[in-house]
Amino acid sequence: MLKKTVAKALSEQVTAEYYSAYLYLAMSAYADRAGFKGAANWLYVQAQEEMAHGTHILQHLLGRGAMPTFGEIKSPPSSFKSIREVFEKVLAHEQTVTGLIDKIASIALREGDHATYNFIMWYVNEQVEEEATASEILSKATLVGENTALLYSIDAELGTRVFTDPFAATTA
Ligand code: OFO
Repeated sequence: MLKKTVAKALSEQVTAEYYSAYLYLAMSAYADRAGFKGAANWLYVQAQEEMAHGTHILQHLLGRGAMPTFGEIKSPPSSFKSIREVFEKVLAHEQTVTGLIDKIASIALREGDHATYNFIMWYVNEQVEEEATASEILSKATLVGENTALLYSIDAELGTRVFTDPFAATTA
């Protein structure tokens, strides 16, 4: 049985993951309307990943006999100045999420909940990757600046991203 503090932190993370999905959907819609179909695709896949994260954490709560609490998902920003600004915000958002995940790891350790600590370590590693990817895209977008041709070449690259369920093997 999960301790209340751990269950609360995990429930809040479910909400945070679904907020992430909602935020990336809003960014994807902006990119689509701005004509950056590749970025729109990348952000849409990102939203799908976040929903998979939220569901995965929810399953951990249920698997450990806890009833999740469902928090309110706030409305995300949906207007941006540029694609570069979108990726600035993606990176900043992922850095915030890293802080939330680290907090869960600390709570789990403090409560002696090694199963949750072990579970959340997947997310600790995932966040390193999430930040690195966002940072790489942002660097490229910064380098090309206003050069439309180069911006569209980055966009084409972002268009190749395909969603693969990170938990397909464990949730099947
Ligand atoms: Fe759930 O990984 Fe991004 O936020």
